[in-house]
Amino acid sequence: MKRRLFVASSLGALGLAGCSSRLKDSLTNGPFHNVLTSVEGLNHKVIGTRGMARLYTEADVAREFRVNGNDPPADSTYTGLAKDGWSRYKLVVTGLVDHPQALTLAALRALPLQTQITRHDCVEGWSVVGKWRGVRLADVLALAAPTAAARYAIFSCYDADDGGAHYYESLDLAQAAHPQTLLALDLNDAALDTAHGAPVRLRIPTQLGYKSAKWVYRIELAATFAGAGGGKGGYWEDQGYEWYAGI
Ligand SMILES: Nc1nc2c(c(=O)[nH]1)N[C@H]1C(S)=C(S)[C@@H](COP(=O)(O)O)O[C@H]1N2
Ligand SMILES: [Mo]
Repeated sequence: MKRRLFVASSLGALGLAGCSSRLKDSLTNGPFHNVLTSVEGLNHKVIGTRGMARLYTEADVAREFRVNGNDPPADSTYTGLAKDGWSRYKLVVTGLVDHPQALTLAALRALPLQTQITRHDCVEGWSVVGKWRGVRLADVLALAAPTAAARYAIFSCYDADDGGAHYYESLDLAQAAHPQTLLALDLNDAALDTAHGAPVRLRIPTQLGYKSAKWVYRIELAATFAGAGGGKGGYWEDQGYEWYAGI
């Protein structure tokens, strides 16, 4: 808890505007980048990924869950699927797996559903408590049966920034197997809306907000994330963020 606040306030004091182009500049230039790297390095060593994120109560749930990041996908595949009420949506699980999957929302909802009331912490320094419902990422990956060579799960998203770069993220298989790592389908007792990542988003309360990829359409199991996007493991990582974003 204490350490999480320390990280948030340190970043705040530095005036880092996470998830904006200003951050890009700060991160790639000198002292800001060094401080960010050292704080996150410390975090990684001291906390690791084994702990459980704090659980909150219904009374803590914020009435409005702030929206951040790219605008909802303009991609015609995405808007077409949305128009049909997601009836044709399929989450693809592919790559280094024995049993590739293409899961409809009905197939996902047929898996054991988990509810968690947890806090979302954006690197910008704001937090919001939400009630999430979805399936464990571990359960979905188990259906696909990753091979022994698989080390990372790479998430592809429908949205892109103004320059056309698609959002993506990655977790190692230990982070993916964490019991609180969900593929979220609902937020605050309603199906995810477009702004919050409909129809499926990653929800990983043990790491900073940018890891919780919205609008996910594919999960690829791979031995390395070097071949995805800019090669650093995620959209923001490609611009200087640490790949490990544990809190
Ligand atoms: N696909 C996608 N996922 C994303 C982002 C984004 O721009 N695109 N922004 C990230 C960041 S920085 C944050 S803080 C959260 C915001 O989630 P929210 O809009 O549901 O609050 O989504 C994360 N996941
Ligand atoms: Mo964020």
